[in-house]
Amino acid sequence: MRALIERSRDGDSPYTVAQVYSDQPDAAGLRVAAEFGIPARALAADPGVGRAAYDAALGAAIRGCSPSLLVLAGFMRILSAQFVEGFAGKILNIHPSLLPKFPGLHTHRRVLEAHEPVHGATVHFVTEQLDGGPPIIQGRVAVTANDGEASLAARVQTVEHRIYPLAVRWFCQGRLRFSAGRAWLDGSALHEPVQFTGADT
Ligand code: NHR
Repeated sequence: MRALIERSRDGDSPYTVAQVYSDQPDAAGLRVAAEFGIPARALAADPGVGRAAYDAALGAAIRGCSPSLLVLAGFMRILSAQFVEGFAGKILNIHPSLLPKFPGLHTHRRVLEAHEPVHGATVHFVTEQLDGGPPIIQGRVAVTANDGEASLAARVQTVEHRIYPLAVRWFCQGRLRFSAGRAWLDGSALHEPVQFTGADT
C-alpha cells in the first residue's frame, strides 16, 4: 500500500489514492495513509454482523468517493459475490505466488516445502472466485537453497512493489480493463499474464 501511495506522488502518475479502508482498527496501513494525509477509515467486522451486511456497509462507504478502482493491499477478508458484482471489473488484488500455482494462504512456506525453483507474485482482477480472477502481470524470483520464509517473502515483496503500481497505472491510463471474464491490455485479451522484466512502464 505504501508503494502504491508513493508511486501516486510521482509527477506523471495517472492515479491518486483517494481513501483507505481496513477491517482491522489497528492495521499499519491506516497509519501509513495518515502519514500521507489520505482519509483512512477502519470498518470493524463485529462478530454479530453477517458477511452480507458488512459488505453492504463497506460498499456504501466506498461509493462515497466514487472510486475508479478498488485495490486490495493486505486486505484479508473474502469479499462476497454481491460486493464483487457491485464493483465488477474494478477490483485488483496482488497475491504472493505465480497463480494459478499456490492460491490461498502461507504461500512462501508452501513453495519452500514443494522445492519450487521459482516463486513470485501475481496481480489479478478480483472475481467471486478466490484468487481465481484473470491474472494481469507476474513478477518472478528465483528460490535459493539458503531461502527461508522471511527471505523469500522479502524478495517477493520487492517485486510486488514494482508490479502493483504498474497495473494500477495501466488501469487508470485506460490501457487495462476487465471484460468477458478476461483481462485486456491495450485492446488485446491477456491469455497469459504479462511477465515483468523491469522494462515495463
Ligand atoms: N475476495 C474475493 N471475492 N476474491 C478474491 O480473489 C479475494 C477476495 C478478498 C481478498 C486477497 C487474498 C490474498 O491475496 C483477497 C482476494 C484472504 C483470504 C482468506 O482466507 C484468502 C485470500 C486472500 C485474502 N480470508 C479469511 C476469511 O474468512 C480470513 C483469513 C485471516 O483472517 O487470516 O475472509 O491472499
